[in-house]
Amino acid sequence: EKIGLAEICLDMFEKGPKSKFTVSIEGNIGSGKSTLLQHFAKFNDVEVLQEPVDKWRNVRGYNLLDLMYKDPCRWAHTFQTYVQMTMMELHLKPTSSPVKLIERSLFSARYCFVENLFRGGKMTEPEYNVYCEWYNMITQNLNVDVDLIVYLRTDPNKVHERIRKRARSEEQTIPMQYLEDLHKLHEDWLIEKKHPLPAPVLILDANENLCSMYKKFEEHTSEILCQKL
Ligand code: TTP
Repeated sequence: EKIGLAEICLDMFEKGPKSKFTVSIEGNIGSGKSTLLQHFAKFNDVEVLQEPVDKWRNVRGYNLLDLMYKDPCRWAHTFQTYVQMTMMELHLKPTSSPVKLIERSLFSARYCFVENLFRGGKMTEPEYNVYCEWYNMITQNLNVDVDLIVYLRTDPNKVHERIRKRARSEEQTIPMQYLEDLHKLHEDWLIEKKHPLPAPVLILDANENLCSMYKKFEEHTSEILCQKL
């Protein structure tokens, strides 16, 4: 049965502080976040929550992801507001397993994507301010804590090639500069610590092929799952 946001908040309030280990998986577009999540989904005591890209592609019949790429000045704020809501759902969703892995977080939407859109002139200052007010309200009042961030670190060239190959229709117009800017913002946040960091960061070089990536995930299993299993 579907649970609404109000029930989730009430549930959290009644249950009190959580004892779960929550990990957010971060990295540029095409860095391999879904691959990592699919790998860990096979563990019994791990709950994997993937980013709801399909929801963004169909909001009561409207493809917001597509609108945002086609006309960012008009749609970036609307899109990011919706992303923020769906991210909040991932953070708050109650799970029964001891470990919860989530694809991205409220934080990367804020410090990488929104920052990039604002700096690039795709969001106006009033739009940015309204978004940040919402962000502050959410992060100050709800339990959206994460315990570990896994950063899949890539070269912008590499992800550009992967994005071209996977051919998600909305993404075919993404210019190289956009990926370079997003890369720089991930680096500023996760390596240079220029914005608040909600948890320690495990950095994995994610430029290699699939086979090497699976090996790497296995080597780091106990760190990623906090040896709770
Ligand atoms: P990603 O969150 O980077 O997901 P992905 O499917 O590319 O991940 P991976 O290949 O590593 O498994 O982005 C999904 C799409 O949504 C992408 O086109 C970028 C866009 N996006 C935004 O524009 N703003 C946001 O805040 C987020 C989170 C994504």
